[in-house]
Amino acid sequence: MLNIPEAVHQRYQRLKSELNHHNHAYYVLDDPSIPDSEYDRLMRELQDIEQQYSELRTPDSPSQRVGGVALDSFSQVKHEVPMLSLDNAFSDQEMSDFDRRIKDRINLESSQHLAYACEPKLDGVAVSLIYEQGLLMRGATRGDGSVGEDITANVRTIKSIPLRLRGDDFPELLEVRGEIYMPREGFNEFNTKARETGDKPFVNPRNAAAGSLRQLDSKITATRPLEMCAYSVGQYQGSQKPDSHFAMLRMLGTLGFKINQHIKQVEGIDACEDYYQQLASLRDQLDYDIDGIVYKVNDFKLQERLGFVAKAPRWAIARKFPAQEEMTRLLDVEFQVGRTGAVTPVARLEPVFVGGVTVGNATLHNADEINRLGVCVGDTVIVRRAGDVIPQIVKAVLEKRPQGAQPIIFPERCPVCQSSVKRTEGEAVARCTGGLFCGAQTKEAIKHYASRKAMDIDGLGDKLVDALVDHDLIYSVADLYELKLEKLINLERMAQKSAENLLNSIEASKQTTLPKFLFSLGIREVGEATAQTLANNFGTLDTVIAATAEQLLEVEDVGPIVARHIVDFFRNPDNLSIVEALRKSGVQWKDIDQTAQALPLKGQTWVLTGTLETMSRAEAKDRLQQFGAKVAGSVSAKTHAVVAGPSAGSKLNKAQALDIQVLTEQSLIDFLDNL
Ligand code: 5U1
Repeated sequence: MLNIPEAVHQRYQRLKSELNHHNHAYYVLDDPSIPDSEYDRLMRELQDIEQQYSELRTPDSPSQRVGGVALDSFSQVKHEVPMLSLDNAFSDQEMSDFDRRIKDRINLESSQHLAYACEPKLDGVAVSLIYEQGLLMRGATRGDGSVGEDITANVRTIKSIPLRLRGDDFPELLEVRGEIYMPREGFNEFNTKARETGDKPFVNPRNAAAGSLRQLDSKITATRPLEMCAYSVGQYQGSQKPDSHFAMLRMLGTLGFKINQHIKQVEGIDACEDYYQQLASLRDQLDYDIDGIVYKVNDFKLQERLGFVAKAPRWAIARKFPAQEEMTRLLDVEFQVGRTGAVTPVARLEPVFVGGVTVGNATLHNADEINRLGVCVGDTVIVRRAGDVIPQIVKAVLEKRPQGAQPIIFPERCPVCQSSVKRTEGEAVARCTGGLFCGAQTKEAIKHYASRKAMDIDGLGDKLVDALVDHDLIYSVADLYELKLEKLINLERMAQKSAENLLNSIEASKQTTLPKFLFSLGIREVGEATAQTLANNFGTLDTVIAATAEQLLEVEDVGPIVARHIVDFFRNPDNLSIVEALRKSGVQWKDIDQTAQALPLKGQTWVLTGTLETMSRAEAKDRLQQFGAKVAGSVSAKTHAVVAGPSAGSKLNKAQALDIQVLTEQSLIDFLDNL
């Protein structure tokens, strides 16, 4: 270090500590403290210094999370304090038995309440992390509880694991235990990409976490969206240990670990049951998989008195939730045709209770997925249902294949209109080529046209659209405006009053806006936001219709694929005649004034967060968009302003950290009224 200027040395230390601070805010607290661009700038400065003065680089540098050289194998490591497993409980009765057993052992009256720590049981991979003098020295899997594998290089790439403990008040030797998991969003993104590129998707987030940690090349692990949540300690030397589980978790939080947000300390077994019910109803909304609740006697002295049986502590138990994966039989596969002609194989299953609901159908995605799974009709399959994602078949159980199981043949002709089914080179999806000649595509196009965010035709639900098309009362969206009361009331279950209401809603839908009309046409890849941008940029429908791909590409957010879909849509004479018929029926909107005066918020991105009390969120969004603003779902350095209502959370925090102006709902209303 002799020839390193003092100023460089100091700047380097400062950068390391600043980057560690921002890393902690972003990955552990989910509360970013600076824009990504600023973080990248600090990181580049740190890397430049390390490049020039490599002696400065230490293993705890924030730059050292990208993975290193690949290993030949993982070495084995011994756990000085065994990593225990947990006994399971599957009913309230088993939970009361657990509570009673503990009370009997410590001679507590049955009427007295024990203090329990309750925490969600994350479905991932258990890990042990050893810190010596505050520095991460070793990461290991649980293995058989006594001997695991050394995965230090891989755990170092996980940003929510501190490479150095925060602060300076920590034991000389600390072993932190917890769960490494892949959040659902990262898992779904990974699998969607894998299916598109023909790679093998993971069966579930737990396999995804395990598979990512099993990589001998830590550079691969570094690309996987893994997180770690701490839940206990093993070895602990050199300072006074906290006296309860809850106090220990608080300490781990202070030292820089992510601690689950839903942990709670309760008194007595009834409160444990209430907690179980609360978490069961939250389960689908969490952004990670949990398979139950872990209850631990909170007091460490009591834990010590209770001890262990075999490999499980007497003082803890896991109350399991209904499984998110179950076995059932694949009875049949049907092929559904969507609005854009996409032909999707849908599995018909013997109904099975999974993830808290009874499931009878699951998606098989596409032909590649069927081939990859090698599944046949008649097979026993594993079905997964987690969160609000549609149930999936993740595996065929080949050992249980019955005689006569039938291979699934992807149709070459559309099951609805018999047009040929084609797959574009490089796309996983196969599509019916029938366009609006195809009854299925027609129905889906009409359902989309009538939907709330499009033309908002109240009373025109999916079943009614099916009936109108099946009874040859309509063939396209334009026919909606020709419907007559006499025909409608002949439909099954259509009373005079409902028919009148429907006709009134159809009539009301004639007064619309250009963005809504553009969205309602169902052009591929043109969602609400793109429709709004097109309307703001072109002002009238005729200019959108006449736009060339090059002109469309000049519009922000319109890429070559979207531009091609728009051009193709308006070059199709059938689509143009439907648009014309709609205009003739009286569907109308105000063209958008293109002057800067009319679009004073053009180029600005706004974010709405929290509860709005006067306007609905959709109304606020509409009004902002009418003035040319883009309304986004997340805050970034590019955000112009954030409108925050009561109960605003992390988006508001981020806006404040980034120094972005924040408006109340009332100040937004005043602002818009004065534009
Ligand atoms: N949340 C949580 N998961 N989990 C798993 N806590 C927890 N504790 C465990 C395990 C195996 O074991 C301790 C009781 C030692």
